[in-house]
Amino acid sequence: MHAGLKITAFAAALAATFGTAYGVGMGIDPVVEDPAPARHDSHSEPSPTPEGGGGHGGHETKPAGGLQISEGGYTLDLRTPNVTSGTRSDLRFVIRDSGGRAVTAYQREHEKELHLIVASRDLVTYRHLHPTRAADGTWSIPVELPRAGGYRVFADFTPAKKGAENLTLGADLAASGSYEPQKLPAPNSTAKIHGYEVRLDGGLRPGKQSELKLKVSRNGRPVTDLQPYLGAYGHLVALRSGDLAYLHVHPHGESGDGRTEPGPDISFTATAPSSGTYRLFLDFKHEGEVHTAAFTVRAGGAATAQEPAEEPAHGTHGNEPEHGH
Ligand SMILES: [Cu+2]
Repeated sequence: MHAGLKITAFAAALAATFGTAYGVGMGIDPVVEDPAPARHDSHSEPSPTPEGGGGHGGHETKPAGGLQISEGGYTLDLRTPNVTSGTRSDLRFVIRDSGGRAVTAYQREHEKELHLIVASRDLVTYRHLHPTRAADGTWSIPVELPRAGGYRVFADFTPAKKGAENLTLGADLAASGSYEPQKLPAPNSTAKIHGYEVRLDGGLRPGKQSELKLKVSRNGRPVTDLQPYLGAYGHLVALRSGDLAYLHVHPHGESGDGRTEPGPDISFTATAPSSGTYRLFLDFKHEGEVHTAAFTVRAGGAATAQEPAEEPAHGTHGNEPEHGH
């Protein structure tokens, strides 16, 4: 069994449809020994798909995302590694190939050439952004980070090159100012955001597949008219507490396929690579607005580097991640 984290998403109402799942394996941790024999060039074989009733594919598992600034010959060159908290400024970066040239050709995935995630090291602040690329390959997006501290920037993209695979490169970003790290919110099964309530059923298990079902409601009523956001009804990113290993998952039931229900349920299948604590961020769109619901989830019994707070945060089950677009 590979040491991989894979989350495969599918629409609850449509377990049989699978697209190109891409999960992200973990096990490559630059600060400790590298136990992962599999590298980027090795797509693991598809896993069995017990939840499927047909469909054409399984899940692909890939090595850890976001832990490296350079992988597979590509490098994330963050031109603005320092910003000032509370101030709007441009994040700029370039993806470089092995020859140092700026990459200007990408495969679109989920309607975008590149997806950018910015997350604070304490996993309180989270942004899912879509920067603009200049002709010379420089990407930019204005961002305002509300709090000082350490952040991680993740660029999730696929070069438009034959045989190129999806990559997630990560780089450190610092926001200057007075830094007060916050405790990871306690594990929660309900997240409230902008008047919506999202309930999480299921959990993560190390080395074992499990289902995560997210149900969106508002004022106690299930939301059944979710809108497509980047071609799907929900997008899930999981970050491991302690090293921010990254996982970006999209449901495979596409909006408009005639079979996928627009809520209230969005389901994902996940396998955690290790015990530990993870923060899940679900993006969903309703009535023209994108919202992000965040959850702290434990896999297995062991604690991670950052012990979550024991007491639930007041009121809204923790921090509402800001979401910028
Ligand atoms: Cu995106």
